Amino acid sequence: MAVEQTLILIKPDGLVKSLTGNILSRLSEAKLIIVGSKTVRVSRELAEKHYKHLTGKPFFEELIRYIMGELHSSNRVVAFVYQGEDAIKKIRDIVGDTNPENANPVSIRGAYGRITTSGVFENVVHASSSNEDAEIEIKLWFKPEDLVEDIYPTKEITVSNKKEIVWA
Ligand code: IDP
Ligand code: MG
Repeated sequence: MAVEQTLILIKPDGLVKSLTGNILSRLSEAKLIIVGSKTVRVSRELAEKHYKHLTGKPFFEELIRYIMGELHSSNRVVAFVYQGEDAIKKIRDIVGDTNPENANPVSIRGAYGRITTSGVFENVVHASSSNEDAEIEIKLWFKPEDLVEDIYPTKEITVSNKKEIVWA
């Protein structure tokens, strides 16, 4: 079995329901290691890139509002990169089916997810579903310096006249 990485997001419903601890406890059953973690303000651009594969779906606009936190008066998600053997499947098994009504009741989505009256699957967490998706998603949410392992090739570039915000 190969060592894989996977992106986990605790979505805004997971945060406002105070489920972070419960979710991390459940994910720890996979015996993987965390190689990066951060709290991220989700811009529309980031949301649309993350859900690019669903562009055009009838629920797309609501999904973008959901991941941006507009349905929960929250503007953040907490993101993790987990690493280990067979990480993608191990995490997806614990996370459960996309539709919380079909998800195994002991999975995270089965236990804590719901379908809203407007039809969004509020399913508490995101987890990558393939190695290809994981690479795209991890590169979207994390910079190389945010991770404690060099999982993908990097290059050095020189940026001049770049504005940067530092502590005042
Ligand atoms: P996944 O999150 O299990 O990988 P995707 O098909 O990638 O599922 O969909 C991304 C997210 O879009 C889901 O987690 C869920 O929040 C939402 N979603 C997917 N399919 C539907 C649907 O048929 N109705 C409403 N929301 C959906
Ligand atoms: Mg997916």
